[in-house]
Amino acid sequence: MQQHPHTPVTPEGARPAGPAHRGRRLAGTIAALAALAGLGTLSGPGAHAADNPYQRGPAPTTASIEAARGPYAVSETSVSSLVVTGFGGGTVYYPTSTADGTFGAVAVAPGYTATQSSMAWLGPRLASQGFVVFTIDTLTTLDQPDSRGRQLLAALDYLTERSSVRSRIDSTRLGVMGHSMGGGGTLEAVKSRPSLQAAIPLTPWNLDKTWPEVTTPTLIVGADGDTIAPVASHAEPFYGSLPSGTDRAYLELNNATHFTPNASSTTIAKYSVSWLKRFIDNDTRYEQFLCPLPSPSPTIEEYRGNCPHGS
Ligand code: 9J3
Ligand code: ZN
Repeated sequence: MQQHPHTPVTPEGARPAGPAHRGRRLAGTIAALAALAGLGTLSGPGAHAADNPYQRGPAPTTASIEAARGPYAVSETSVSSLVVTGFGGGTVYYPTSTADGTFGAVAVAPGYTATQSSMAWLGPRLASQGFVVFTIDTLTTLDQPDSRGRQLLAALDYLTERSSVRSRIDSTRLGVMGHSMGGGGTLEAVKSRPSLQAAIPLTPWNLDKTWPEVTTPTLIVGADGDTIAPVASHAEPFYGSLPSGTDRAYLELNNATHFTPNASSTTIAKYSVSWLKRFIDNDTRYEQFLCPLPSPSPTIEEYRGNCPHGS
């Protein structure tokens, strides 16, 4: 069984019938018990599971992970390159409300010659699902993957230690993403900082083809028509070199190019959301979208991975 739905809570409409005062007292008792159990509200963005302190947001559906926006309203703040060191500044996208406590965070690096704008679509898309997302600029647009990896880590350190949103973040629950050389940098980042909880290299490019050092759960996204970082010499060997004991997946996009990750993609978004929720938030409600492995479809050329996760 792959799904682990949380224990259902008696809905409002399911209260036993009876005199109004008895109904109110019962409602009060249920609310008190829910408060004691740390349940918060019973549904909506504030829903929490008693057994997973990192779970955020309502129970997911295929529609909710495919939606252009998730349940959280999103704010953003710009970080000037002049106030940071070790990377080039960027934009932080974050859930506006603080009612649900802290969130996990993800730094996102662009590819060679590109800037944060090339990955901007992921900011509100992921933040609206309940993450703090930092799309960064690199020090120069020509920086190589190893440098991009160090810059992703510098960005996470700034985000959790010094940024204006630091109090909104659970600094133990962090991930990295990136496109092309930024995807190569994503692998470099988790190689050097195994405490990271999730990694998603998008059409990654790197001269280093082997990643046996990686223990962070990693979803590698390749594109079948990529002629700049062909999957046969990049995404596929990268995936194949990840340790079999590491949670790992390979999603090959159908009818896609090296630059498919630079524009809104429902397929990239739904599996990224699921991967980040499953491994940054430990949210097993999303396991249903990852296992059993997704089948080929008009947008999925191929999907490989270990199932169930954590085994
Ligand atoms: O970040 C990228 O798009 C890397 C692909 C590339 O142009 O590598 C050649 C040096
Ligand atoms: Zn290597």
